[in-house]
Amino acid sequence: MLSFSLLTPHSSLLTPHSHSVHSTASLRAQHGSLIMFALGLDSSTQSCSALIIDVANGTVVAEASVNFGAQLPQYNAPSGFIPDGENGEVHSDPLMWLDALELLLKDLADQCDLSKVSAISGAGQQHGSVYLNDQWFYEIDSLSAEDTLSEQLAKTLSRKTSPIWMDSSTGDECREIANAVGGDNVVCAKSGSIAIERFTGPQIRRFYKNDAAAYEQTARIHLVSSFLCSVLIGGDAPIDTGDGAGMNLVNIDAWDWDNELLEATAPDLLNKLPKVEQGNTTAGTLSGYFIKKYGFAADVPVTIFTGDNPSSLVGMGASQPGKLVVSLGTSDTFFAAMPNVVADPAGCGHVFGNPSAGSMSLQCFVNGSLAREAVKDKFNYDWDQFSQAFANTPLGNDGNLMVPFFRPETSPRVDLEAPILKGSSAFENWVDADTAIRACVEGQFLNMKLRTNWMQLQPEVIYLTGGASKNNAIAQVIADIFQAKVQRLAVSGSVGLGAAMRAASNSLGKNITDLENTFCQPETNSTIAPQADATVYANAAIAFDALI
Ligand code: XUL
Repeated sequence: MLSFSLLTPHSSLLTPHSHSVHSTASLRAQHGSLIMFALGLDSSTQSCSALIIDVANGTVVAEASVNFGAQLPQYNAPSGFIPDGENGEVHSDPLMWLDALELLLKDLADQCDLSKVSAISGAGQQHGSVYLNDQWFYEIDSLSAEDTLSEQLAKTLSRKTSPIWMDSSTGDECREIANAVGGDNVVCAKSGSIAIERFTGPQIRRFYKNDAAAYEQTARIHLVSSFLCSVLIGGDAPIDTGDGAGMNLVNIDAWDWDNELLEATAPDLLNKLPKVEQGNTTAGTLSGYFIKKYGFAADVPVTIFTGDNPSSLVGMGASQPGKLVVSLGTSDTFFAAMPNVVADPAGCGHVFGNPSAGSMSLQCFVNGSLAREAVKDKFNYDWDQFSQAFANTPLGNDGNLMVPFFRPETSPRVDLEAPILKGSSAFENWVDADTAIRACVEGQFLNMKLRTNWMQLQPEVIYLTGGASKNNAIAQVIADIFQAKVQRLAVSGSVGLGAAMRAASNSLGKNITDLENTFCQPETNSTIAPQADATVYANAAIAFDALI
C-alpha cells in the first residue's frame, strides 16, 4: 500500500498556517485511484452527522455525529429547535448548525486524515430557511481560520432564528398565496405541492408581513442545505432542485423560480434568492478556512447540497425509477424516483427534484409510529405481543377495518382525533386486541397505497428504513398490500451516505449504479415476499376508501 507520507501529518493540521497544502488534483496524480474518499454531511433536525466513504475500497472509513441538544446546550434547544414557540412557530438558531459543523469536523479529523477527502456534498433538513443581510456576501468570502464560523457569520443574519419544517404558523399565508395565483390546484401544478405551512415560500411571506423592515434588510435567503454548502465553499451556493421544490416557489416543469409564485409570496424575492441548479452541479471548492483548520487538501470540489429526503433516496439505492422507499418513523414517509413529473391531483403528496436527475415523489403520513404505539398501549401490550398479534389473525383481518388516525392526517387531509373502526362488535368496542393491532397496520398501509397511486409506480422492491422497519410482521403487511418484495438495507445513515455517493458520482466520475451496488446492499436474509393473494387487499382497499 502506498503511504501518504508526503501529506502533512494530520495531528499538525489543526494548527493554522503550519503546513503546505496539496491539491486533490496533485494528490490524485501522485496516488492514482487511492485518493478516493468522499465526505457526506447530514444537517438534520436534532443532529449534524457525517460519514466518509472510501470509494476505491467500498468501505465506510469514518462516521461522526453531533447532537445539538446534548453537545451544544448553550443554544437551549434540547431537540434541536427552540421550545415553546407561539402560534405554531418552530425555529432553530443557524449559529448552532455552524458550531455543530465545527465539532463534527474536529471529530472526523481525529478519526481520519481529512487530506484524503477528494469530494464533498451534503444534505439539510428540508424547508428551513436562513435570512442574511448584505454583509453575507463579503463575510462568506473572507472567513479567517483564527475565529469560528459562528463568530464571523453572526453579524450576517438579518433574522436571528430560522423557521424549520416543524413550523405550522403559516395557514393564512398559504391561503393568500393560493388565492393570488388562482387556487391550490395552480400552486400544486406549478410547484409540485399545494401551499403547505412548513414550506419555505409561506414562511418567507409570514416574515415579510410580520417584519417588513428586516425583510427589506435581507439580501439573501438560503435553505439549510444551501446555507451550509455556501459556508463550505466560502461563497454563495445555489439551491438544488430537490430541496428547492420544498419551497412552493420553484416551477417543476422549468426547474427554476416561478415568477407568479415569487410575486404572490413577497416583494423583490427573486433578488434575494440564489440560483436553482440540478443536483449534479459543483458549487465550488472547499474554502481555505477548512483547509487550514481541519487539514483538508486544496481544491476539493463541493457538490451542491440537497434536502435530507432526496439525499436518502440516493443513499437507499433508489435513485433510479423502479424502487421505492418506505421510512417508518414518528410519521411514515413514502418516496420514490419518478419516471415522469406528475403532481398529486389530491394535493397531499409532493414532487421534488431527484438529485440524480429527473424528479421524485414524497408523501408524509402523520399517523405513523405514534398510531402503532397508541394501539399497542391501549391494550398494555409490549412490542413482542404486538408482533404476535399478526400470527393470531388472518390476512385481511376477516374484514375488520380501521382508519388509524389518532391525530389530524395530511394524507388525506382529515381532521380526526380518534380512529374509525368498522367490523365485529368486539373489534369496534376495542376489546379484541389482536384484531385491532392488525387493523391499525393494515389500515396504515392500505391508506398509503391508495394515497400514493397518483405516482403511477409499479415497484418490484420496496426498501424499508426507519425504526419500525425491523419488525417482520409490519414488513409482511407492506409486502402483501403492495404486492412487492420488501427489503431492508444494511446502510444506516442513508442521508449522509447519499450525500457522499452524490459527491463521488459528480466529482470522482463514479457511476451511481456501481456505487449503489457497493454501498446499498440488502441485509442478508432480509427479503420478505408477499404471502397474500392480490385479491385480499384489493377488496379491503375499496372498503377502506369508502370508510374514509
Ligand atoms: C419533508 C419534511 C421532513 C424534513 C425533516 O417534507 O418536512 O422530512 O425534511 O426531515
